[in-house]
Amino acid sequence: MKTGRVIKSTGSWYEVLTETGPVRARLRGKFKQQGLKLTNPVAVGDQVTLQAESQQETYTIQEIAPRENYVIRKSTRKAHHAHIIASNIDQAFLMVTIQQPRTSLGFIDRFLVSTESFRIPTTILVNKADLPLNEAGEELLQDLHEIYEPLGYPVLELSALHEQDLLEGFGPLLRGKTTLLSGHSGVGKSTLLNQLVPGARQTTKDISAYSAKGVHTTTFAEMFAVEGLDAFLIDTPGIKEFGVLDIEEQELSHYFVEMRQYLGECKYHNCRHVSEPGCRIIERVEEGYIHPYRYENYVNLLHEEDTHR
Ligand SMILES: Nc1nc2c(ncn2[C@@H]2O[C@H](COP(=O)(O)OP(=O)(O)O)[C@@H](O)[C@H]2O)c(=O)[nH]1
Ligand SMILES: [Mg+2]
Ligand SMILES: [Zn+2]
Repeated sequence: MKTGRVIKSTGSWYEVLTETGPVRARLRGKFKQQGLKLTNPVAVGDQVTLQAESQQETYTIQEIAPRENYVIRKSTRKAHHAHIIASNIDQAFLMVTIQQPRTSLGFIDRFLVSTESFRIPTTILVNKADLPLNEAGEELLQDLHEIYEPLGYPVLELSALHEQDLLEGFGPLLRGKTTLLSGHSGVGKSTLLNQLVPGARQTTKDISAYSAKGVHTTTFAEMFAVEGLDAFLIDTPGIKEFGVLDIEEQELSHYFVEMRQYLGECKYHNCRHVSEPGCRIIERVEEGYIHPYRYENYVNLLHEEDTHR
């Protein structure tokens, strides 16, 4: 028996990193899932037990260790099914850019709701710090620091093009951990990966290429070992946004960390914090304790189809 960690999935075959290096493995027969209805039984990040197949260099996956956590998105193929993107994640890095392209606060808050719901600590990485900012850009950058840092989401500026930035500022954050790297297309995820993992050879694309149709390739998440840091980075290509899977209206405010502490204090126990009288959350927004942008994004998410049954 061998154990290892799934680092890549290509449909029917999985690449599993074992003590002696990567091997190819597959599932045999039906694999029972517990609870969740999944379209993929094995995900990147899973710890698995392997059995050697006869006369071959290949293995069969015998068992998947219970997952500490995972990120999922709704299946696009099967109703009420989820697709596991990755599992056993210690932290998430949301890469954003102020310009080329500009990341919206709405997108950031949606992502944070997801990682809160999956209980994954999240850092916001502002990439392309080498580019000069205009006035609006400066304002957005300041907003990012002012809004998210007090909530417990560190906001770090870096340039994926500058090796020195990465080794000194970024590398130590990865040490000993499995990190999910996410963000819009074009923010620089692949560039960063290529710098940290020389063997990754991720294709990077010019921003101009993104407007063209057909660039949204559906690829699987892939995990990369970062040499010397005992770390893993999970790249999530093609995933625009994950999560927010059947979150009940009542539940959404629990994933806005600054709202949690006031949740029992509204006049009505089933308060949605939109226009109800005696709403403590609205009061706290008016008093300046909850940022108006965050509240606005809360209301937007509440009104989205996704958050309804
Ligand atoms: N100026 C600047 N450009 C960057 C930086 N990081 C990435 N880019 C460029 O942004 C474009 C998209 O990068 P890519 O890594 O493919 O983004 P991904 O879609 O998130 O993987 C490429 O042209 C990169 O060269 C950076 O820190 N500064
Ligand atoms: Mg990429
Ligand atoms: Zn309320």
